[in-house]
Amino acid sequence: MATELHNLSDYDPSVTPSGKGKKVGIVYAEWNSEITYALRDGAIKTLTENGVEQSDITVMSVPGSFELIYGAAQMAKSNSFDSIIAIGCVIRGDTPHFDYICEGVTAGLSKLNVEYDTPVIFGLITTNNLLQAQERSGGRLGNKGDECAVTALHMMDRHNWLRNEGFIK
Ligand code: DLZ
Repeated sequence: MATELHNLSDYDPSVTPSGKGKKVGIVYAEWNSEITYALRDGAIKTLTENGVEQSDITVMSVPGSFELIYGAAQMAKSNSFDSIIAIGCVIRGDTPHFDYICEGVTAGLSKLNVEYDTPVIFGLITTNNLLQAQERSGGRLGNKGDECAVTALHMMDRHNWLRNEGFIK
């Protein structure tokens, strides 16, 4: 989580694995698109800055964050990607809907990480208000899309290692 001491866009390029030759799927929600477009674009920029070819990035939109589970699941089942980044933004409203969506998406994406070999990165921003979301999508606290891209680069590297060691067949 972003804090006053941790900017989401800060990372050390010298210890970040290259994404050269890697294929990444990005699924993002259209709800709160002002935020999710900025997260998506941040992720793409950071991936390409670290060696992933633009043509190796597949981007797909879904209506809301709940549908991220479906989108990411289809990408995972296709076995076409080295990692998948799921991007959404849920802002607390007046009803408990917020909690149901957050819990559903968290559980759904977690399950994919257990069931499939492809790492699925959790790019869901859950905030109490729009300002907090803006602060985390390119504002004062950086861009969670950048953080997701860097996490994807690390996880693709770990995935490679597991495969090379024979732990993944
Ligand atoms: C319905 C709903 C609400 C109230 N809020 C959000 C939100 O803040 N962020 C988001 O990504 N999606 C929201 N949705 C839509 C749900 O994710 C989903 O698309 C619908 O419940 C239909 O399945």
